[in-house]
Amino acid sequence: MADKRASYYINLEDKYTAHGYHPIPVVISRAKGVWVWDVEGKKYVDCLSAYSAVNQGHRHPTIMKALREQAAKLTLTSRAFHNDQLGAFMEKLCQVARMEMALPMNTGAEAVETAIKIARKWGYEKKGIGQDRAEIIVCSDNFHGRTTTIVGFSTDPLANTGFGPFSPGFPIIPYDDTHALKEAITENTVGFLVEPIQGEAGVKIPRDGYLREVREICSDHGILLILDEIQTGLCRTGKMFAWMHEDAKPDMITLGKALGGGVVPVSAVVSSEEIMSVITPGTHGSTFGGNPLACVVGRASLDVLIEEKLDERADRLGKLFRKKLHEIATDKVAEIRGKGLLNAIELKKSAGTAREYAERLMELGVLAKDTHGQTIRFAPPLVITEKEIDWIIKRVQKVL
Ligand code: PXG
Repeated sequence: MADKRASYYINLEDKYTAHGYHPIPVVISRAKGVWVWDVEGKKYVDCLSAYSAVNQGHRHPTIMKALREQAAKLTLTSRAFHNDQLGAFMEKLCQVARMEMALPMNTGAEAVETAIKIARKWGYEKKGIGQDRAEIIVCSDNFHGRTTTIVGFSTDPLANTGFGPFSPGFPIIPYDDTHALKEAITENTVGFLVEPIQGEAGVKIPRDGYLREVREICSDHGILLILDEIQTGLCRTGKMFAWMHEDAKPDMITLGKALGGGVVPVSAVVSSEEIMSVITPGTHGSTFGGNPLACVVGRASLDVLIEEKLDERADRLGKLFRKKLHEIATDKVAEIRGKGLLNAIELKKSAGTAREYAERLMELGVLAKDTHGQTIRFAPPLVITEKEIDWIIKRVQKVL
């Protein structure tokens, strides 16, 4: 198999796999740290990190060791029984998130669905909102996942056209607009669900102070601030969580992606005991959520982030990366933006599409993904070195 060419795998995948994606034409078969190798043995630096799920780098030794050791003992019990790993993982997660209780799930979308259920039930039980009236305010250009409830409040026609009817109760306001938030709050509002930076919208960063103001508004009106940190959390933006840039601690946080260390799907909702207490036996769950394999991987993933100080590293190297991007002499770039190692180059319309640039970068050994026509995202694993950043910059300079 290994001696087959990329076109063989692409054609095979194309024939038997639903066409929900338009991947960059590279077929990866091996990875280590920030590097991946294709089936023909060519090496690339990964500048996407599986949309920030590989913050710790591919196959981090600490995470792989935890995986191997646990796989040799116990992998799945379901929550019908206790297992000896769940408590320790949830304890660690609560400590890191400075919260009191967590609920383990698998994928990011499941964590968001879980947060929606908890917020609604909290609204009915603690705020006395009338039956089936609960509203959760969301933002335009949001990305929270692919379930029918979630795509129902997406403003991207590609994400939701053809998938209705949708769940009511999600008023949509513009992002980065605190006036609109105040206006949208009614007696039925239970929470505001928002991304600290809109990753999928093309790394849209709100103005300084936005999150802090949002925090104040939610507190003043007695509604829950629910931050989706599935992409921004776990050191990606230069802090353990993006809310820490403005000390805007949420009431509930959704996590996923790098919580599984790029190895297995691990997600969670983390919150206070008061809020989490609305979940009682039978009201929510998941067969694989909280499985012992996921728990040890999740705990090791957090350990790596902390021990290797990947928050500081992302902050420092992100600044360096943007500085070097700015130094490239080119008339093709409209904007360079980012926080930590979540970065984007916005190309001028006259320069051509981001897809063309992503494909040329691929040929030079840099895997970055285009989005929304003109944007290329750069989000390498946080274990990247300065030398490897130079390696990327040289190639970006070439294609620009
Ligand atoms: N919230 C945010 C902020 C995300 O970026 C999710 C929730 C959903 O996570 P799951 O694990 O359910 O995918 C994301 C995911 C894709 C895709 O292929 C998803 C994301 C980024 C790029 C592509 O659907 N982000």
